[in-house]
Amino acid sequence: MFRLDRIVVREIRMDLKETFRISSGVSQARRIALVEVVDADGAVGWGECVAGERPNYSPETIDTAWLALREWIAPVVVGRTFENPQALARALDDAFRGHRMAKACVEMASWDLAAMKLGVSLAGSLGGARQQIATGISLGIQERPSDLADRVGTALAAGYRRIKVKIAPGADEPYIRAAREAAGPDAPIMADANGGYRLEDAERLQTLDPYNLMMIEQPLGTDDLLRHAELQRQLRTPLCLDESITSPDRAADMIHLGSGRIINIKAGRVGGLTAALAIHDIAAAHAIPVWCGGMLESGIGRAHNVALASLPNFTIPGDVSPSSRYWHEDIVAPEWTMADGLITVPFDRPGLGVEVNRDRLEHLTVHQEVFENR
Ligand code: OSB
Ligand code: MG
Repeated sequence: MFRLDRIVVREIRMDLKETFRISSGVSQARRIALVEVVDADGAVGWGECVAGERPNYSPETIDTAWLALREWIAPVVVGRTFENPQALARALDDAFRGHRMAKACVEMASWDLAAMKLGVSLAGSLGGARQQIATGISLGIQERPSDLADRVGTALAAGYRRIKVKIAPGADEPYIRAAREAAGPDAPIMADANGGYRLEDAERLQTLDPYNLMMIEQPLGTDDLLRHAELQRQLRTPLCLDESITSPDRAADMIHLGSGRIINIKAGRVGGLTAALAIHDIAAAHAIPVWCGGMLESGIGRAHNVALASLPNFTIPGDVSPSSRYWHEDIVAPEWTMADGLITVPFDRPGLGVEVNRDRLEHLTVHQEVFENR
């Protein structure tokens, strides 16, 4: 049980080590909103908003999330007592539609806070089972296929257990061919289209079938569940949905319609960890494997992803790479590291399992707003 007395929202700026290009846009200078929730006993929880700088991945952005936090989320949760994070999730779900990434950062912070109060790890409180999670890497669209081949070789040598290659119309078959040649016939590689195609492009996507990809992620638009089902009938390669799965109901719809055979779970995309757990369970009940997606998070969002990915049905390596893949310096200590392609889940430490570096946070903060119970 907790009563949220204060929410501190801050924007930090962090430059990615390398520009990340996907079919729907480019990221380099990240603007990240972090939330700190404080309860009546002074316990603290941290969350990270995964909304981007521009509405290319989803309609939400850091600025729409901030508006939602100020106008609609804070008024629902500040000063109110909740039995547990699930009750807070329900309150936000009932209060207003959409704005899932904005809701999720507060919901996820409340999971951290609740775990801290119990003195247990976030992974443990979610029902995590795996001591280590297998690490994948997501490679952005490169200038040339040969550049991608170099990156694939380097990633495999570094120990990554799965390689994801971003594709777009005009940057697909030659890139996938180069990636497969560099990786060898059996290496676990997959493609992510971020909704760049239309059903009329089915023949173009069929040219990827010979490359033995683990899956093609989100070839069509967010709302295209029926069209994904039609496309899946025309492809041998399994489809995986990311953008389309915005709630547990959408996951059930996908399974019912045959719109894909694998689900990428991002807690931020679905309104928080409560919904992420529900999707995990629905998928498990239908023998649909899931993996944990990434949104170029700082060490705080990464902590939530590591905890989530420790659940039993996360059987495919996710986009949860070590801190050094993204940042010159992360905002948590210890930073997230990979050994032999694995990240260790900090079951032995409470909450996120890492310390937030407040000095560094102050240094990176460009503005902040406090919502208080008064
Ligand atoms: O589709 O998974 C995606 C990053 C931004 C927006 C969408 C996506 C991604 C990634 C990044 O693939 C994966 C990562 O965080 O390493
Ligand atoms: Mg994706």
